Amino acid sequence: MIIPRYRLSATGMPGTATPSRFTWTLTNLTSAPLSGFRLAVTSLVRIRLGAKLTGGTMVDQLANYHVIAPPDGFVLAPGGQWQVSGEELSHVLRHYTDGPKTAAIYHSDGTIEEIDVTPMTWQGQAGSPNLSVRPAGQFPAAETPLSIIPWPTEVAVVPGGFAPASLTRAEGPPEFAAAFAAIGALATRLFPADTVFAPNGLPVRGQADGALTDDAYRLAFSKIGVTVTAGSEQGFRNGLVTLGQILRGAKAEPSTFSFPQSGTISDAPRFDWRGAHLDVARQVYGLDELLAFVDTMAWNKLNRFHFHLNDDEAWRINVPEYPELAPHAGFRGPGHDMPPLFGSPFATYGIVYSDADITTLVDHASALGIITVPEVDIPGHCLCVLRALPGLADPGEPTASYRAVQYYPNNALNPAREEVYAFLHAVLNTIARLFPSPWIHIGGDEVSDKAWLQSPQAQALMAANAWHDTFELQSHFLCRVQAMVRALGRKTGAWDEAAYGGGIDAADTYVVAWQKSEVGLDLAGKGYQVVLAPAEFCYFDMAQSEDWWEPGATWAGHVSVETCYSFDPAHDWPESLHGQLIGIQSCLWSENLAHKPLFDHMMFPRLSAVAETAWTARARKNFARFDAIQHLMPVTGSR
Ligand code: TNX
Repeated sequence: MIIPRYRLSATGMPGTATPSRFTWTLTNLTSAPLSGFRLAVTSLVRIRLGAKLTGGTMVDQLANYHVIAPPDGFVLAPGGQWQVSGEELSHVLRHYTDGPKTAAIYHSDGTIEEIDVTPMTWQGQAGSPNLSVRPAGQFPAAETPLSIIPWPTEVAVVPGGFAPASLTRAEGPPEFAAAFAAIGALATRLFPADTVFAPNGLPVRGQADGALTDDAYRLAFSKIGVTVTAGSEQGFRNGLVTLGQILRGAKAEPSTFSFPQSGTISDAPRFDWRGAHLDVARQVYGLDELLAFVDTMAWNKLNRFHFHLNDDEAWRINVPEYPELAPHAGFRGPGHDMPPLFGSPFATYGIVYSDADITTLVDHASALGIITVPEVDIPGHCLCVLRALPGLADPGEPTASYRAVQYYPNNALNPAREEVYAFLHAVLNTIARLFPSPWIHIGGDEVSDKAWLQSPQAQALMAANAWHDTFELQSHFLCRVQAMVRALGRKTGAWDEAAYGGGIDAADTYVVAWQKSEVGLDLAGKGYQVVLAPAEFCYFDMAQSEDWWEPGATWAGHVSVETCYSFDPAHDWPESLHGQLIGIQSCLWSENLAHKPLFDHMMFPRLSAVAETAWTARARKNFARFDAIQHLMPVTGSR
């Protein structure tokens, strides 16, 4: 064990002028005095630029990266403590994860020393982060005792009897054989200690029925075997996942779950689009972690992986025409364009996926019936891009002329610059080459309403077209990008703000409604296809309870498993608009996920809750049943 030399601890308290107040305490654990230093801290909360601090002065700041200097001539004695405190925070402190994540001493000789950081307390109360696994609920007596998530459309089986040791492939069409191989391998990866699909077990036959559409399947049980009927490889895969789930539950918990001896299950999903989004920009996810996550999606019958590839903090793919982009924007840390942020270490931190990595991911997902939908988030959330490619910005625009909601200055690509469209042409060509997805998601979220208002080039374009605000300009920009996406033969996806200022064309376009449930209805009324992902139900970066030691954000409230499961898509939509709702998805934004064990705690079992809402008709959902099964669903093992 390395003995720490310096330690940063933090405590939050109710504020006076503002709701919360923080105190950071630096302890010198060495036997030497420390002088001429600065303290650098990454956190989730941001201390406002120019905020008045007691005990120190902010000398540098970018969003949640802060550098604080002690008073002139200050010496931190061996064993001594230095405190700095203040208010004027970006948000109210509600969870330990709002506090410092990583910190370093910037020494006077230019060296950087990363230091120990303890989780932030509230009013000094001790405690420790909650990463608990949700216990299994009690299975409701009135429900058929099968361990299936998402619950099928029609279950008409006679429960009881013994579970077979395993399930073994018998005769069937080639699609069945392929599906059996894929789901057998999936089960082995997810549950290496279990025998699910293996020789010498109960025979499983495949039978083709062209009348069953894509995802649909039927299972027919008898004492001597099971028949899976489907119209496609995808249908067979779904049927086999259901069978594997039933067997695992019946073997692991025979007093609760059983394997049917007779009867049928007929199943098809409520929605075509059953998605999960992952932000791979705020933190680093290796290819193996992505593959493991996609596997868990498949066991939940989710079929769209929304791959959020860039943000202010990072850019993750190579664009051959701009060779300087990925090496710069793919990494952050001291000496890079972007400083450490959101708990990244005070060292180089990043990843750029090679073309081969992407192909491996896309193929792996596709073999499990999952389309990887790439997102390139523009025009906002592009600070690292603009730092790597400064020629994209209007040279006449003053720096820091506006700030986005996460406090990044001048982070939006400028719609008045042809250089920007040339860049995006290259980016979209790369995306189209790497991702066969029918859709390319072009972002469109969270552009500051002050963006471009001090760019002479943007102002000239606005004046020429009699546009009055940022969003008319944004709409012009997104329409041009949408035309590029169309020219590549793809459909467009975007966040809900893409409908602002006139909006992008609704044809061949879906929008992800994330802000509030009502937004989706409004967008459907404007003619868009809609994917619902309201943050109050579907954002897994939200904390799951009010407990200080529960990790997560709170701007959309607390999203417990119950709350997440209670999401009732389109319950208040007029019948005439229902056809425009193509599905739902979860989103996991990674600001808090520098600490890897958080991943499973935030993702599961809420992922399964969204999966059941996406698949199962409202009338057939049942939280108690779900809660008694959820612990059997896979996790990635991060906890
Ligand atoms: C809003 S949702 C964002 C993201 C943040 C997220 C945190 C959306 C389209 N944009 O940039 O990570 O909130 O919850």
